Amino acid sequence: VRATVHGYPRQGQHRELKKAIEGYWKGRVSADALRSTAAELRRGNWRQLAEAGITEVPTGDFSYYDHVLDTSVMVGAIPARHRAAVAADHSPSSRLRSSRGCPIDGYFAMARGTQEVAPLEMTKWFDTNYHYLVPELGTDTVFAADSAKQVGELTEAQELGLAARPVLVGPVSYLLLAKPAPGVAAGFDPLTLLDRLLPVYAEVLADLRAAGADWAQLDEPALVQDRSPAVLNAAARAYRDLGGLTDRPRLLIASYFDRLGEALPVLAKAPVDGLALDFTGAAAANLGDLAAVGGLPGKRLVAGVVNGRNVWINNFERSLATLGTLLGLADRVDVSSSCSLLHVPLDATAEREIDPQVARWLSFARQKTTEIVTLARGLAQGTDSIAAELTANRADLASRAESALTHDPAVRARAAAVTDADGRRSRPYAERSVAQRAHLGLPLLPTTTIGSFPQTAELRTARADLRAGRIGTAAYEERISAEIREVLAFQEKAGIDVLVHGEPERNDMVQYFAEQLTGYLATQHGWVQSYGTRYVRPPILAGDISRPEPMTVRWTRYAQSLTDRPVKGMLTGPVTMLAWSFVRDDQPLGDTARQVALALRDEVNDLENAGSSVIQVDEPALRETLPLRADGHAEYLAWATEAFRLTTGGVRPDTQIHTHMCYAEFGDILRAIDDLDADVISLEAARSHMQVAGELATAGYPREVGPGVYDIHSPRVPSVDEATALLRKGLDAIPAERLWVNPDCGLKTRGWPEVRAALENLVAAAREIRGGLPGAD
Ligand code: THG
Ligand code: ZN
Repeated sequence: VRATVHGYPRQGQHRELKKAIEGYWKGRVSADALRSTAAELRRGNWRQLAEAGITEVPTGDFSYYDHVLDTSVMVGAIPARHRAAVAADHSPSSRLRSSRGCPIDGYFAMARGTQEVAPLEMTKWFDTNYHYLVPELGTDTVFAADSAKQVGELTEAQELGLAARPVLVGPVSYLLLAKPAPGVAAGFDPLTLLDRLLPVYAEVLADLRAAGADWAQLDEPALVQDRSPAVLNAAARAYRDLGGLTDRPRLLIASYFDRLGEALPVLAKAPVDGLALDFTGAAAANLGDLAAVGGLPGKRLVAGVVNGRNVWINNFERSLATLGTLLGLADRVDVSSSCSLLHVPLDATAEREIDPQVARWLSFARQKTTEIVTLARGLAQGTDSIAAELTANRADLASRAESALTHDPAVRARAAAVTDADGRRSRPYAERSVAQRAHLGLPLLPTTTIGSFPQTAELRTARADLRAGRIGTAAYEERISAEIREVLAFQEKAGIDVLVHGEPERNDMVQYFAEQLTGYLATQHGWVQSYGTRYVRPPILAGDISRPEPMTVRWTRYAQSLTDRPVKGMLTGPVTMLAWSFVRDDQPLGDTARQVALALRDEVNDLENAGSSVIQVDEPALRETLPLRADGHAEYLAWATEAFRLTTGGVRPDTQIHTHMCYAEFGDILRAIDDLDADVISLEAARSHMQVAGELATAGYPREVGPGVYDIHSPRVPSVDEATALLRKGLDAIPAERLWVNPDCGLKTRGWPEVRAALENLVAAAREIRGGLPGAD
């Protein structure tokens, strides 16, 4: 029985990789220094894995930016606009390459763009918070094998004397993750390139074999989603071809994040040597599916029993039971994580500020590695060989199950007493809108912003100074008040109708609330890669959630005291709080969402009582948390919309509830957006030229909409004419009584000069259109 993992965090305990890469970009770190930092991090990880008892280490999972981009380089899929950057080798040391054919500066040009060319598009890796760079393919794509990175990293691990298994993105998932290149017909299906791509994979596999690879892992997570017979046929063809090669390592096809479903019989029948399956969470259904196809006779099964997506200790008894069942279903069973450990922080023992009674429930990448080794030993040598570990594991699990933190009777009683009426506004929108119009006295096409104003360097410094004790609370709060006064004064002068306080006191829209809610844990070092060199420290939903005291009322009330116009209260919604945190695995997600919703409901009601007539509850993550398979959508959308309505359902009819969503693909959740019953929704729309407004109108959306007319992801300032043209387009879909004027998203990443100019233009555009409307005064 071997113990292995699918992949390991790349950044290092102190994010050394981030610092080296960003230093290289700034010219402060040499190419040689970056290369040796990266190699040292890889060696450090492998040594650590081997010392923990991992008997087969993954290679090729390291990346200077993203493993899907690495795959594009490996198969030679360099977009036309980046070829010049890749060909011109500007790097100070030509030895620093992401691979043989790709100097590192060309690689970074694809990832980040340059003055002249746009980068590859970035999007979420399945339902994780990792973002990958989307391959751009077309009919004229010419693939060419470049196995240098894969072979190089394999050789490095072998030089340490370790059994190593190269990990590659599989060809079917690679094509399913791609999109048509610019200029290629939108209907182009990248999967039609499979026959051209397979010979390139064959060449890479031959190179790996020649370098001494015994096994190679091809990741096919895209096959855990609902897939058509055409895709399943493509997968069958791919693995018949690759399996049929003679000059190759043994092939392990890996799936994770959900059950393989219809793809399981396809891969079980393919002439490959092993499958890796996820046996955690919803993917536990793999166990029954595997038995139903008669197991994997003659094949290796790599059992992902240690969850690579959460931060909780494993349940050894349950995992051993699963592993025991699997022994009867395959030739050989090995133990692994459910997916790459990239998605969890590195080391729970670094969290010195977490109560030791709670820290014992936590398992980050390092601890998960040890769990895998223990389970492999238990499987190979019997449970007696891990008696001490089993006893400790039982005690840790019991302490979690019995803890007052995970079982707050008051929180549970309140959640159990929730009724449908709690999640319903007391009056339908048609009546509310009349009451709100009278109460707020807003003009047609009211102007507002999404909430945040520029987070200046001074604000970040003030926060760091407070944390380090260089300034006191009073000085920090004076800094925040001054910023709020400035933000309010600007908005009044610019003529904005519904104001915001600008959120200068918030570090992050999830962390700020997590720090104030009981039941949530924050980490000091729990960094997880979000994209490239950017990391987040997701807070941990560890226990029952309650709100000891109001979280936002004070600064909101202060802002409202400075103006006669309405100031919007700003909150992060319950679904986004869950999506950007580590969630509990000891109760359904819907239960956790309901607890968070009840805490936020109290905040909403307190804001109303403190004089807020407009309250925004942001849900940018509503779409991105949608389950991977359609059969999970209804249940998810039911608890997600319930949580939002519970948060907002307790206010008076004349209090206006806003929500905001960032990303543009709303097609499959239009019904759910309607079910939120928010009075006003603001959406990203500037880039898609108001297409979203049209979609909502077509779907019969009955309430107020603010399709963004200022693309805040770009430093460009929209002119009055541009904003006016976008608003006219909006008016084609949405009547003037229900149209709002606002930017696409929060302004925290932009600079003050652009924000000033853009918002003044937005107000001018709104006024111009108002003047031309019938009944305008
Ligand atoms: N907040 C939280 N999660 C998120 C987002 C968020 N997940 C999705 C999306 N937004 C991710 N986007 C980013 C954008 C910027 C950064 C990380 C993720 C970033 N991080 C800093 C870095 O790596 O240097 C560290 C920030 C810090 O010090 O906390 O720039 O908005 N919760
Ligand atoms: Zn947004």
